[in-house]
Amino acid sequence: MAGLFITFEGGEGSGKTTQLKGLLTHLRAEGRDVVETRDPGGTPIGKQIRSLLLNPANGGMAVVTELFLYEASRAQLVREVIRPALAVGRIVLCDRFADSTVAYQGHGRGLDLGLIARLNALAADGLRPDLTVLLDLDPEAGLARVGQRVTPPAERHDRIEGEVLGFHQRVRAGYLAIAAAEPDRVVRLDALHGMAEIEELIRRRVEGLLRSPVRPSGPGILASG
Ligand code: T5A
Repeated sequence: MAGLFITFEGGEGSGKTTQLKGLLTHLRAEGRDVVETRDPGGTPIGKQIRSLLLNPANGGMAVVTELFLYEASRAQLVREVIRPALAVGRIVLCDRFADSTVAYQGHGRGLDLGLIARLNALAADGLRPDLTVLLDLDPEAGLARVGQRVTPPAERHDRIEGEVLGFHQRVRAGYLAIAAAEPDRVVRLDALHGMAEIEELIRRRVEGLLRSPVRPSGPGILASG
């Protein structure tokens, strides 16, 4: 039994979570067996790591510490949630995955892309998404969306969101490089379009995949970008 592994990627406020939830609702309404998860997070251990990573009070975190924490959360998520779900034929929708590390710690922080590819492969146990939905958006527009959240101002930006604009622009460029390198796996969508329009494009792509007896990409090692 082969499951289906779909990841959602993009910069801050690009609408990943909104689109993941939309697809989840649609697939469940069709009677499909779907698991929703997120990276970092998704397991009890991952949730603790996530709060360390995103807490704005941890401004002194070394870049390498940050890298290892993201990989540690992913290693747990793959082994505890994603692999077991795929093994019994379930569809897994994951909010961010290894591409985020390439974009944020590689392109954003400037860490070595080859090193990140190796760590990603180790953490992900060689698992590669069948489809990655990349929601592409100018970081200024994304951060403005995030700033409009209905939360107290002090909680509006987590540690990574609070980075300078240049960082977010490098992250966006990183994502575009990943999409250009792996066009069969990564579908880039303009996140300025309306939510319903984006949802429809994603649905069509996923329905095509569900009809296909052969997945475009089997388990493998993620490209370094
Ligand atoms: N990270 C993560 C790394 O640095 N390295 C890694 O390896 C990994 C895995 C995780 C943080 O960690 C970093 C990246 C992140 O900084 P997160 O919560 O997973 O944090 O990611 P965020 O980007 O912070 O998630 P957000 O919830 O803030 O953004 P989303 O999911 O992109 O956006 P969403 O769906 O919540 O929408 C944001 C707002 O925009 C509106 C929504 O209603 C919402 O108000 N919106 C739209 N508005 C207009 N048009 C549309 N099409 C819209 N779609 C959504």
